[in-house]
Amino acid sequence: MGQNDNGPNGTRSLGPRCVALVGPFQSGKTTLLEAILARTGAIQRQGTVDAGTTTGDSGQEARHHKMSVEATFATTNFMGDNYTFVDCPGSIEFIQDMRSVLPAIDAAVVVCEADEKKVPQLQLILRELEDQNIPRFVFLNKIDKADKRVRETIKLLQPASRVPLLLRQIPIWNGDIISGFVDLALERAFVYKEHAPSEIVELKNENLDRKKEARFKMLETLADHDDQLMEQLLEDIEPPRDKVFDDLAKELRERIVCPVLLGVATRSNGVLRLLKAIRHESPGSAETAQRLGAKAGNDATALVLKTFHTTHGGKMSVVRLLAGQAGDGTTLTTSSGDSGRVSGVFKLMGQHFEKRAQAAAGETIALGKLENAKTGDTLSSGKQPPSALTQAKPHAPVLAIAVQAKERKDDVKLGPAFTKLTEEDPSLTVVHNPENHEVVIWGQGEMHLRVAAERLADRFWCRCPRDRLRSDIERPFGNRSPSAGGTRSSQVATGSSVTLSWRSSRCRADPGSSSKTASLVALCREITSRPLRKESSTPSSTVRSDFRWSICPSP
Ligand SMILES: Nc1nc2c(ncn2[C@@H]2O[C@H](COP(=O)(O)OP(=O)(O)OP(=O)(O)O)[C@@H](O)[C@H]2O)c(=O)[nH]1
Ligand SMILES: [Mg+2]
Repeated sequence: MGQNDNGPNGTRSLGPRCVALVGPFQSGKTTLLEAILARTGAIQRQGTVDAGTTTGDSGQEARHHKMSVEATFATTNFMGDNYTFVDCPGSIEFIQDMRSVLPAIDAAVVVCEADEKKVPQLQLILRELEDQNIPRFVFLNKIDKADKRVRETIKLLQPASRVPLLLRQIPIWNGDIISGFVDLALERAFVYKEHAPSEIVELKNENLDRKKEARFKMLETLADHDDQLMEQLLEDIEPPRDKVFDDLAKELRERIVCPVLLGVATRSNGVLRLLKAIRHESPGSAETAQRLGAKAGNDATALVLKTFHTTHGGKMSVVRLLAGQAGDGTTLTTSSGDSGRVSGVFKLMGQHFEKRAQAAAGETIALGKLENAKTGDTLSSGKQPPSALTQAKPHAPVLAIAVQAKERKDDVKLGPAFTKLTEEDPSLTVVHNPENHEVVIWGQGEMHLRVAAERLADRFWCRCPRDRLRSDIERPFGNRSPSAGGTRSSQVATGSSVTLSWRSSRCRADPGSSSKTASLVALCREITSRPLRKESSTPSSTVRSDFRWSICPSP
């Protein structure tokens, strides 16, 4: 695919796209992926997270914990184009998978909800996207249980984004329930249908006035970067619809606005409009390759987004092909000069790998048996090793667990098991302590380690004694253990000032609290210039969350 991948009207990119679903914990990313796959016909019926029937959380550990614990890839077809969606885990302890995927995506859909407790995590994710120059949509999910007006929600979420959140749709209320929406660019009203496309309805009185006001606000924001549009607005001239769509696409691609669409992922409401927005407005792989500085040409250039070790297929490297073609037998070399031959090209659908023919630029596929390739590697079929396109390092771990083989005779299997485990998840580190012959796995928090331990036990026959859990989270707090409770102010590695608060009563009783503290420390590390500040204490009897924090305003 060449550099000019725009369609005839200049707004539509051709070719395969790769889009990540990211966002705060439990905001509905896996449910949205399921809705997208059902809507595009990739699956027959939309599964649910609660019933454990989704494509996204089909791994054993994800099913068990009812949360995503690794990135899931699913390729589908929408209106003749090929799209790979990546469902990223929301928990901060599993953020590494999202970070590995982001460089190669064309756009992100940030799934969020009207919940002020989740704004700090939303900010963290938006920062990653902003820093990597990735175009992003916000999908405001769960509007079926919205208790505030959408305009108030945008005000609540806006501080998390450096660029304006541009409301593209307004809801149609039926009493206290949202029954549909008005598309402000199309100027059409729709009524939601469960698991079916929304139906066009006539725009009436009150909604007509609300639409006019909200559309003007949307156009005003677009006009901040378009003088011609500004003149039209000042002279009361209605801009042509094509111009509005062109501006929406241009300003998304230039990352100067972040469009907001509404929906209910569980009922598949708002999904079709989201897909259409992605199709018409998001850039294609040529632009992504340019952003990364990948060379265009006949040689295959690919970025490894994730590594899996499958029971029957062996090692699988999920890659985004940024240039050239890759098929069975293609020799690919890493930046450090290690080469390997592709043995099988696969289409991805959650845990299912389907063999297929060679892949073209833009596609996201799994390549079999590239034994020397690691997540984050740049691969090339050229004669020279390629320059590395990304350099992201995993976050330093904060918590560790000692592990051992169930039986001594299995000790020899541990080495390969650890290699596979850390290849699948580079944010885990294995440390051998020769003094007491102990092997310790370091990770990002208690849930992260619990999942690592489950993987080892299920697949590699290891045992993780619970009483051996240890942590270095005391260090940022001086000599005092976080389990003693209270409030402390201290310096984390980055030098940012941090105040954490927790409830002493629950901390002693709740084994999850150390994990939350660890998550917070990890969160603090992420935000070097924006320290966290205690917001309020929460009474122990009413709220399950132990922590309250806020991100200080920019200096
Ligand atoms: N009411 C309502 N519930 C929803 C909606 N979307 C998702 N949920 C529920 O929210 C919960 C979390 O959904 P998931 O899809 O697992 O969220 P997630 O963002 O993938 O979660 P993590 O990957 O663990 O961060 C589940 O119980 C869903 O049924 C929605 O639109 N409305
Ligand atoms: Mg999920």
